[in-house]
Amino acid sequence: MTTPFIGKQEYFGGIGSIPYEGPASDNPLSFKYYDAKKKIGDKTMAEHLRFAVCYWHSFCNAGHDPFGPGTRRYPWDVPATPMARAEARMDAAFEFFTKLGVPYYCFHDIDMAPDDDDIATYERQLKQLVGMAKERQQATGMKLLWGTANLFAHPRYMNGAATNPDFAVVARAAVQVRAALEATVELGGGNYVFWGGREGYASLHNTQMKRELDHFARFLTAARDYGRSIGFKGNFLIEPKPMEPMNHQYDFDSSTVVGFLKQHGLDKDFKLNIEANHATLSGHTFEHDLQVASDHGLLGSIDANRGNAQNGWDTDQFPSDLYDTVGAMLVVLRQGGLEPGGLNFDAKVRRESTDAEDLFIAHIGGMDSFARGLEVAHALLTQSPLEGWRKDRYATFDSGEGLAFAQGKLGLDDLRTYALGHGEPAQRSGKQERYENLLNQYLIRA
Ligand code: XLS
Ligand code: NI
Ligand code: NI
Repeated sequence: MTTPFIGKQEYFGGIGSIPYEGPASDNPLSFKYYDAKKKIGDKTMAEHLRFAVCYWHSFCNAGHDPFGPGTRRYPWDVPATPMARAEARMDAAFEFFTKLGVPYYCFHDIDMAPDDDDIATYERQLKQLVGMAKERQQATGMKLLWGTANLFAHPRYMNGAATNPDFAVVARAAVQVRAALEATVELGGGNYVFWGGREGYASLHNTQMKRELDHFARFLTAARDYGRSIGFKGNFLIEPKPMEPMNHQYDFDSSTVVGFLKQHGLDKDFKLNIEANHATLSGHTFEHDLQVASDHGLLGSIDANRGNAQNGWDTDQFPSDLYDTVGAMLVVLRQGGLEPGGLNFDAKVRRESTDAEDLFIAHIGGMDSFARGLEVAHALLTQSPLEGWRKDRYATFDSGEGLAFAQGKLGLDDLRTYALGHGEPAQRSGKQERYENLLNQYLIRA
């Protein structure tokens, strides 16, 4: 099976469009659960899941770690000039997106175009590559889920970007955000992401935290205003992460970011992009941070990946844990979907995974894991007693004095009167195991 590729050369030769073959297939290059057109409730799997591939891990990162260089030799890194390499990388990326069959992608400004200290050169190069991406999008039907600016790699950002103690660095960061916003608008992106990579501190001894946070809010407000002025109608998203690279990062977790957005009047334009491995780094579960964001009406999008239980850093592995994907999809389905957000694989193949097909296999696994998570979550919500059990647990607040309390109508005197009239509350089991068994039962059911 072959698929036409649209670039100058084919980068993933021998691999065609990835087919759906169902759970009985042992072909590693086929989907077992992700069947794009299959209806789950009133939407197709593709419409529910809104998968995106990220540019950085998949086409820029060749597998380097703190102890050694990359292990993968990318054919798109061969051309002699940075611009020629960027064009080759784009050809490879769009070939991969279309063969895999995802509808969306995500990028940082300097994943797509070469960086340059000269502002005019940086802006010109990015515009040129964005023009090429626009043509590729038109030719393939691919869409942009979100764009962002890389404000953490260049040494000038070592003390932060928007929260840098030096105004000159803050202004230089604005150059990139402005350009990346323009690129996102030009490419029709539904969202624009801020991951505050170095927005935090290494030591409180040299840091005026309140001042930095006020500057951060000013910077985000200016970005919001600029985005709206050039016609950006989508969501701005903050991606929480508690640490790494900084000791302490300001966008610590969902709760922290929700409070910050509300404090600064940004919660109408900004939502959250929750990454699984960041949630676990902050001492929560993935599901917890999703639920907190969703409860505030601020769950905008998801960076799908997973950590490793044995180490405490952001290993960005492809999602494969079905408990995680069921948990995530329960939150997503209960809030009625993610649109205009989606599920972006902010994940990288392991340094030891060096074949070109490994990138396909990794994404197929992530997509199948979420497709299965979607099916199971949908079945739990529509066929199982789950929602009924949860509702019954709170039934005392549905009528009478419980309802009056929930509506703010009862004071402590009223509560005491109620308690006096009702004696010692009867013991009511939390029945956690019953819920866990139900989840397993639906997960195993074919
Ligand atoms: C890094 C972040 C990053 C953002 C985009 O930990 O996950 O990849 O998603 O800047
Ligand atoms: Ni991450
Ligand atoms: Ni991320």
